[in-house]
This record gives sequence, structure tokens and C-alpha cells, in this order.
Amino acid sequence: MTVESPSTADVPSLDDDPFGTEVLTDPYDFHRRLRDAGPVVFLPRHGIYALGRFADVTAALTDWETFVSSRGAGISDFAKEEPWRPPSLLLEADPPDHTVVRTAMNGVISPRSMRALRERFAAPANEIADRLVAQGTVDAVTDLAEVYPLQVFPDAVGLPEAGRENLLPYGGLAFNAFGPDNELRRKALATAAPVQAWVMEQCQRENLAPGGFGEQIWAAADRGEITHEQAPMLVRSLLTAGVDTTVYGIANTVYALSRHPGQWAQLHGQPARAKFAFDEALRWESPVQTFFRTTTRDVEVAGTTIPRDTKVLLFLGSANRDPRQWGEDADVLDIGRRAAGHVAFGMGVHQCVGQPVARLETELVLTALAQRARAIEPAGDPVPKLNNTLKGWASVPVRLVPA
Ligand code: EJD
Repeated sequence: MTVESPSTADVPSLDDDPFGTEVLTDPYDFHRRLRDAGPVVFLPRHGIYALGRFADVTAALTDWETFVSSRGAGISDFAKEEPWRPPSLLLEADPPDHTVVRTAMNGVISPRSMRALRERFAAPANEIADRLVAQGTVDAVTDLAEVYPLQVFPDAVGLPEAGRENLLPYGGLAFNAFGPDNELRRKALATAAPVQAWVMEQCQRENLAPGGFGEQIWAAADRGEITHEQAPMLVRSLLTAGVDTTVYGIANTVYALSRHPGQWAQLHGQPARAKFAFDEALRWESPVQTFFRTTTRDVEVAGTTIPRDTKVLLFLGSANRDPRQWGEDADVLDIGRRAAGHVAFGMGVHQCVGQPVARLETELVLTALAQRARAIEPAGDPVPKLNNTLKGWASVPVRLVPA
């Protein structure tokens, strides 16, 4: 890849690789240096611009005409490079095309469909919480975060039982693929073919059970809201973005609370605060750390010009800890703070369409745990899980103390 210098000599630059092991493992020192270097920072390692402050990240997310998604949400510019898979009709599209499919998806993941899911999602949440608290020492990732979403979400989509083990690898692949051509991305792509083939097969109408999100997407095609060619691609979006994200979200929330005993005590005292605990945990350790937009014109951001046709990396995880927005205690986890307005689900026209599902899953499983455990303590060192986009853990050993 050719790395060009910024045309404006006064743009600060940082030599760090945001997709290197160090930053992926512990990004917060880099985030602070990024925000303090200036509103716009050039990253010469990849020839990209970066925004790390809340105000500038939200401004870029809101201006979809200047900061487009249709040239890819990863480092690759679809105007110059072939994408690794056909672009997503949701993530990698701009209005007006985006608006059509997004409207149809809003109808599928609707308040009505969510009300129907609450009961079906509650029983497994309670069962898992019973089992884990009885067990005592468990792994919050492999015994909880990777278990509960996979127990409820594939059923909600209407997937067959066989082959569900492909879901986590596919998500891992897609989120690594947003990054540069590094070892994480190359390794993921090397084993992608069978996983991709399975996913595309599940998107076909005949493989989706009645009543699920998948069938509802096809029904939207029958009603003419989208085309029948678009339907399988939208099912693919659910399978790409609907599993790993929630797994990381649940694991990061339990990790955060297990490291802050006072916060868990508050939640145990008032399990109805689970929703707020989730937002604060998402703010504090955002599962989706970064994604890209591409500029369609020279654009001034807080006094600095970013040239047109440039990849801009938006640091959601940094915006969510920006003291300019959250105050001097931005790095402190506090489930009592007003965390609403964080950008862990994005902002603007692309804001997470699956958000109600993620919120339902986490609320149910966290409430169930908070009711049953009066404390949750670290029971060993957590093991980071490296991904070019997602921040989280391969293992978080914890001890649940029964109430
Ligand atoms: C995503 C960063 C898709 C898709 C949608 C959203 C994401 C990924 C894939 C969520 C990226 O439509 O396939 S946060």
C-alpha cells in the first residue's frame, strides 16, 4: 500500500498502529494520546486520518454525505479495491439506497417482534444464571457470553440447528476483515470459504423457519418493500453483525462489573438497573472500537482539512471515554452516570439496527445474574481476544457468590 503524507503539514500524526497487538490489547493510553494530539490525527502507518474526540466522531457519523459508508466501513476503499465479499446493503450503503433496506429492517426488528421475543429469551437467561451461580467459578466468556446469545439469537432468526458453530467464526472473520492486511485479517480469510458458504446457504428462504427474523425479511420482499435479490443479503447482515457483537457486549459488561465490586453491589441491590449498567459498560469498554468512513470532498473538522477520497477511522471506544464529553472521570465505570448518548451503537442513519435485540439479551441475562449473585469476583487473569474491530476477551474467569 502507498502511504501518502497529509497535504496539510500542520496535522499532528502518531506512529502507533491501531491494529497492532499493543493497541488492540489495551487501547486506552493510545486513545488519550490520540484525543490530546488534536481533533484530526494522521496515522502514517496506514495513510489514514483518525478522529478520537466525541464531538468530531459524532459530527462525522451524522454527516453521511461527506463521510460515506458505500466505499466500505473498513480500511479498504471499495472505489479502489475489490471487497472480500459483496458489500452489505445496510452497512456499506448510503441514502437513498440505504434508507429503503433500513426501513424494511426496522419493520423486522420492531417493537412488536421484540415483545414476542422477551418471553422466549427470558427462560434460557434464567436457566443459565441458575446453573452458573450453582457452579460458582465460571468463565464469563465461554460459559456465559458465548452460550446465551447462541442459545436464543439463531432461533430468533429461524436458523436450522446444524452448522451453528459457523456463526462465531463468521463474525470474527467479518470484523477482522475491516482491518488492514495484517496477520489477523489474513488468518481469518484463509479459512473463510466453508464458513461463508454455510452462511449464504442459511440466507435462502427454504432454510429459514416460520416466524423468525429471516422469514420476516423474505415477507418484506413479498410485500415489495425490498427485492427478492436483497432478502438473502439482509439475512446475511443479521448473521454477520448479530452474534459476535452481543457476545462481546455481554462479556465486556460482566468483565467491567467483576472488576468493580461496588458497582455489582449496586446492581444486586437494584437488578432493574441492568439496562443502565449495560450502557455504562458499553461506554467504558465498547465492543466495536472503530470503523471507517470515506470522505467525498475536502472537509474541515475542527479547523483541520481532511482531503477528499480519504479513509477516516472513527474511534468509538475513544469518543466514549473522552473527558471533553464525559468529564474528568470518563475512565471510571459508574452505572449511576448518564451514559446515554454514547456511540457504542453508532449514531445517525446507520445506528445499530439490532440494538433492541442486543439490549433485550443483555438486560435479561444481567438481571438474572444480579438477582442470584450478591458478588462477582475475578477468579484469574482475563485473556484478551484480539480482533481488528472488536475489543473483548477470550476468557474472563469469575466467581459468582450466591445471594
Ligand atoms: C457492524 C461495525 C452487515 C453488517 C452490519 C453491521 C456491521 C457489520 C456487518 C456493526 C460493523 O450488514 O453485514 S458495528
